[in-house]
Amino acid sequence: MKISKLTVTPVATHDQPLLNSTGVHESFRERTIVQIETDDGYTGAGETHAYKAQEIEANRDWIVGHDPQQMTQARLLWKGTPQGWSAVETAMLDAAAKKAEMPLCDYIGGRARDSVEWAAYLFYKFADENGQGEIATGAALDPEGFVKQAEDFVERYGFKALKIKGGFFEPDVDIETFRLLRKRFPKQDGYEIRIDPNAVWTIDTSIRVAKELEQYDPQYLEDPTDSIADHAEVKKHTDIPTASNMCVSAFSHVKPNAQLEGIDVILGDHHHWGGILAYKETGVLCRVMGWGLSGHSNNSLGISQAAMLHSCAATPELNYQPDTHYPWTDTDGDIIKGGKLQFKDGVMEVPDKPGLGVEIDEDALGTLAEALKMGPPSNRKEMILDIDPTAVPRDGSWTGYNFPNYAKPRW
Ligand code: GKR
Ligand code: MG
Repeated sequence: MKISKLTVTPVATHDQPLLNSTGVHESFRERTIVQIETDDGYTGAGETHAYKAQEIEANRDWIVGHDPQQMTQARLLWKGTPQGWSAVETAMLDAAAKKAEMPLCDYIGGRARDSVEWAAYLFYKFADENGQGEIATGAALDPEGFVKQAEDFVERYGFKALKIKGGFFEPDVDIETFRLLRKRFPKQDGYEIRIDPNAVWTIDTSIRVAKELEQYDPQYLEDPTDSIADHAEVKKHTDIPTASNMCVSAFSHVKPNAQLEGIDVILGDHHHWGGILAYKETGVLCRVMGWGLSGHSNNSLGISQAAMLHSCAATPELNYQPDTHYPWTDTDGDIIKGGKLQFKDGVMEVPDKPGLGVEIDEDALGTLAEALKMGPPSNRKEMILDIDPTAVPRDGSWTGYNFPNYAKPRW
């Protein structure tokens, strides 16, 4: 089995005006899609963040001709970022698992579960300019609006874990949102609530917020503040577990976290940590260290969502509901055949088919590749300035959605 063809396609997909600590999501979110074909007739697909096409192309020479079953060698040959590798690895595992006639999670050693339970990823947001989207296309600009959005997500998808993306408004607004959400979704009814302001609170603010939230029994505090050491300070004052996808987001962060004990729950992510096999390895580290394991998410299409599904199904240590942005992907905005993957009762089933279990719809892929050429058609910066004329870009840009530099605490 040898890879005979490699195709890398940058695409853009519509995104709603979701608010986070650095601004607003632009109207289009870019992704990079990898496709391979093998000389014995199998195909494989992978997906990752924007701007990874060039580094994947730079590996073309060894990828074409490589046996996708030889994954250890492929990991050694890769030159580039973990994010770029994750798409190539996913495509190789997809093709190799198809040849083995096994679902991907079984091909890499077997599943710990047949389905995965996810968390609702809830945002303050503006209304989408064109009312476009699968869910919650209207505004949610205060705690009441946020609870309404949560109700929509729970009613439509059945999520039991709810994540507040905080850090856009001042901390007292996030506290009020948490209070109202907990009132509406009580712990005794099986609901978990977590909050993530993407490290914009100081140590003192994080402690103050933690003290206020203790009465509402948060599942965890995700990246309230800026570093492993700062989380260790916060932990001296509260028993709420800390979680992170910012200060512990790579294998090189494991040792400092073991030394400083700042983060209790790791949000693994096959894109950031370097592939589906790396997600499993993160699980082993969490088991050894006694840390919890959850899942991080960025906007994704069906290939990444399926890769996350198999990663989570194959990792026994997963013990918190992983995040998923997937509901924010438009109903007709995905690139997989047969429509979007579905949640039921907060859960997504592992597809029964060999490989990832999803196939690329070439027409839909072409449409999103064309959309990229149009460039971002919105000016959502104006929306922010409308509600906060004093707003300034944190990192010198208004891209807002992918944290080129993590923001420093401001509250
Ligand atoms: O999509 O705005 C967002 C999120 O805030 C994302 O950019 C983060 O990477 O989901 C992420 C997180 O949990 O920090
Ligand atoms: Mg986070």
